[in-house]
Amino acid sequence: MEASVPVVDFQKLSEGEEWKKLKEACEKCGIFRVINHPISETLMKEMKSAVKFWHDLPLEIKMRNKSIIPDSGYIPPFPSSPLYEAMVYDFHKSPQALDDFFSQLDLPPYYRKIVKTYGQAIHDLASTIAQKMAKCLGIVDVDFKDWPFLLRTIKYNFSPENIGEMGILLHSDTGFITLLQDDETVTGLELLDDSGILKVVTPKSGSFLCIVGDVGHVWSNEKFWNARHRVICKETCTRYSFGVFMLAARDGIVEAHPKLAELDNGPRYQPFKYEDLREFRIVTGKRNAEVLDQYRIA
Ligand SMILES: O=C(O)CCC(=O)C(=O)O
Repeated sequence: MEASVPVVDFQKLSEGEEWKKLKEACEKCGIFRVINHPISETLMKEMKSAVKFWHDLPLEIKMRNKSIIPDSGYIPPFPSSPLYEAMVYDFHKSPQALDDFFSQLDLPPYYRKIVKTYGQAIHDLASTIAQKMAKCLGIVDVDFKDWPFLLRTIKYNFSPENIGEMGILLHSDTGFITLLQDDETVTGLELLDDSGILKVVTPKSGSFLCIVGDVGHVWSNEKFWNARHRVICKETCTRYSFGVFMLAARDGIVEAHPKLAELDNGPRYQPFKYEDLREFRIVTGKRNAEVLDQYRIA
């Protein structure tokens, strides 16, 4: 069964109807597709070829990309997730990050401009979308451009014997919002709907899939839904996806925006550190939105 994913036209986001669609999508589904955005299809294709290039390098070269923060750097296939590998870089931590990444992997300089331009463009797009999501709730005083973000690229090594197996387990994303350039040719992403049924998310070339994460849920005082999703092997094709993960406010404290908490007579969650949530997920192996229960105010 196919998931119904709302489509939001970025160019029309000043009009009432599109605005309403965005608000409803964040509140009801926690997922939407953005079309007519400013990132060109050429740049999206070039970035995809760069991602394929470094993920197809020999393992010993990929292993040179060292972890900068927990759960980052090159994440090789593990026995618990044998079909999944990722490369995570943390552009906000240091301006050196891109140079280090290129020299560690000995990447052709040709890709440098592509990755830099794409990284900046997708960060701008994610922060503009976050700004618009906030405005839907009447909040205009947050500068999301300042929020740290990660770029994560993923390769799923799917072969015939893997059909039906899990590429990535059911989870919610930890940050405020994820913008994903999904693989336009290889399916596999599934969304858990509110009746508990997993539905297929059909890729749409040239668009970005936007997914609200745990921080978005807490920041909005539960107005935005943190969508649960997973990737399953349906086709015997290597699958590549990538995107930007906008994390939490620069001070690392996750809490409801004061105005939204006030409107609801108080926050639904006690403030916590973003790094503590990440750490908790890594240590316990729990990847679902239920990780927030420990902070919930009864
Ligand atoms: O690869 C995909 O399509 C989804 C990736 C994802 O869910 C994630 O990285 O959190």
